[in-house]
Amino acid sequence: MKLRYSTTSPFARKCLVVAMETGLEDRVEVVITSPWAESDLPKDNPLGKIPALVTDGGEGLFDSPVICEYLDSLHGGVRLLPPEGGKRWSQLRLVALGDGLLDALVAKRVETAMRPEDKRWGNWIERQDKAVARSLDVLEDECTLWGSDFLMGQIAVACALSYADFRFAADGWRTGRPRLAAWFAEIAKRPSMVRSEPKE
Ligand SMILES: N[C@@H](CCC(=O)N[C@@H](CS)C(=O)NCC(=O)O)C(=O)O
Repeated sequence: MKLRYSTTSPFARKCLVVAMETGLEDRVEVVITSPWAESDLPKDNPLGKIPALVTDGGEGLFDSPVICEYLDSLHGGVRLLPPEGGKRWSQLRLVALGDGLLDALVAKRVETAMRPEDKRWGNWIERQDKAVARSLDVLEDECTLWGSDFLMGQIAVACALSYADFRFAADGWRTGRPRLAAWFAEIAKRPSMVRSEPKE
């Protein structure tokens, strides 16, 4: 399998963390691809986004939740996305929260780092900040219920918190959120998280 990947993309990182956590890393060839440069990426994902996974059968899969679930179907261990029951729904909800947090952070990044300064829309940035703050507050309340779980939802959340550190350290997401900060401090030590840390 080929994973279209960038070392700065938190969505692509989710897929690599899943591959590492499930023992599939040796089967995944990482192909560094920038979604912002001219490339053949659209043949694997017509949306022109990363991640995209090309299966051994040649099919291009996207987006990150689909790729993560596909990878999760290929190993014989405990599923990172429980196949049924209440825990499946709470994990899917947590994936949506982690991915939504990332959507807001990436939207803010595009607005503040890529859009020309005179074209920036303050209300849009403020809206993303509010979505980020509300989501982090919910995670602060809920993270004590997770125990030692590092399932699909926790992976999405961990990649989002790390991305907040990577791009918006000055925003100080840990302030007022000691439980989430303590959870992340432990999770960030996992080999899959250490080995996939974002870099320019
Ligand atoms: N929902 C998608 C989001 C992927 C995404 O936004 N990727 C960014 C990089 S972090 C990208 O490729 N952006 C290029 C673009 O928006 O055109 C997923 O979960 O994979």
